[in-house]
Amino acid sequence: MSISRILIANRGEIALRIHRAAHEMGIETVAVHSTADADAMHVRLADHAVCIGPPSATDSYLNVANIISAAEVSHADAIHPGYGFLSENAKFAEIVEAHDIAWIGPKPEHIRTMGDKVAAKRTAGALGLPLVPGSDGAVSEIGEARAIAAEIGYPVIIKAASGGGGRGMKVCESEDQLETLMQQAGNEAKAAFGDATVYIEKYLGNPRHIEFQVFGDGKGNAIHLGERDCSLQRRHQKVLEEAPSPVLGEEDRMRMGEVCSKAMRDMGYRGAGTIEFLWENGEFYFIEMNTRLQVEHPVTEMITGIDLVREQIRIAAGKPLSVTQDEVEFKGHAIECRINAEDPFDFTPSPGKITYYHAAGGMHVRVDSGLYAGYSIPPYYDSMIAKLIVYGRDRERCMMRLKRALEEMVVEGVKTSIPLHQELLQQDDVKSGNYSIKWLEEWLKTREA
Ligand code: MV4
Repeated sequence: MSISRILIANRGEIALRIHRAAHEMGIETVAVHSTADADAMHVRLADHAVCIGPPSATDSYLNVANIISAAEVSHADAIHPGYGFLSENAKFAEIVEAHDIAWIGPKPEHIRTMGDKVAAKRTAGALGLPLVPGSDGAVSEIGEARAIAAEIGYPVIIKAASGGGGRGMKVCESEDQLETLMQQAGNEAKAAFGDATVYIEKYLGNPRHIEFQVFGDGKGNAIHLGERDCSLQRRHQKVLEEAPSPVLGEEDRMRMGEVCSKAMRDMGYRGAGTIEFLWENGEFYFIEMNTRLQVEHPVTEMITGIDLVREQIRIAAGKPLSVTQDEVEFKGHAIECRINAEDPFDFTPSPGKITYYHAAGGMHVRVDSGLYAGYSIPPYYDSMIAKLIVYGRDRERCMMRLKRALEEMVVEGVKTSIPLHQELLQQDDVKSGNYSIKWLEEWLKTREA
């Protein structure tokens, strides 16, 4: 199963990221792009390029038939889906494999299981991951909901089985609201995902979001690459991520990491995965598993020195993981700032032409971006235009370097979130690592005043 040409079914910085790993392995790349992305950097750098449709993602980056056709005509022997778009579409993964094209991702059955949050939770529990107390599976009867909520205690949270990413959740403070909120959650889930199935959990009031990076070879071997703390979020969009988490000690990391990698060994997991937990008062609670490469993967690369995309490609080619757990060393600290083309105060998107661009540089500074002067950011897609990732031997040195790198970064012609990051880094709670998933939105409220 040798891979010599990879079709990258994505755009923007992640398409570039995958291209770079491929070229470093001597593998050719095929870019696919919408008509709006003809001038994008990933298209310029790739060895081959195929236009797969009009600007709308539904007709291009989500167009399965066009992507498979592009792989066939360009003789690609593998497809890397990146993140978002078709990356967690089990049906697409099956279609790719049915065409004898290597799928650079997890087994379709595992993508499907983890995409169903009820099945994911049941699987995680059976594999020994600690769960948030709650219903064992879907809840359809109000009587059952009352009994579970009474047992675990209020407040509870009602979640959509097909949800994820925070959509379709309702917090319920007391029994008199339960019936109404169950109804609402079910209706909204049906409208949004075509599936009214909901489940119930104990609501954690002030947790952190800590996720573990795992890798499996699909043959029963698996490792973990430590955790990332992604608690700084606005409307379920991560703003800044760091590794390691400021609240986790070496012992907790190794204990939880081992729980995660054992779970992946037992399920025969293949490829990259992220196991998401809420962390409160020193305890971990599984919430979801993502069966893809994540936006924030570079912070893990910085502290381990392991190229995650290279590992993904190796595994898809049937090769073993390049390191054993004992060979994984965690060193220093890394922080990633997501830079979006948006107003740093009201967050409205700001697409348009880049009139001037200068990327930050210097020791331990990495910029993952397809930006260049003269490029026009199209209005059709996600507003993230760059990731600034900085490494330091400890958290303090990392923060100092990040401050310096943000000063250097120049993006003109559109508004960006660079000023937001600069302000964020000056906050005492950010400096000390004292934040939960609620911190950013609370701070933004005080910032307006
Ligand atoms: C929760 C929770 C509190 N308690 N579950 C939001 C996204 C989805 N992945 C799960 N989410 C949450 N689940 C229980 N039992 C709070 C959230 C949550 C959240 C989680 C991670 C990062 C940011 C968040 C922002 C709001 C709510």
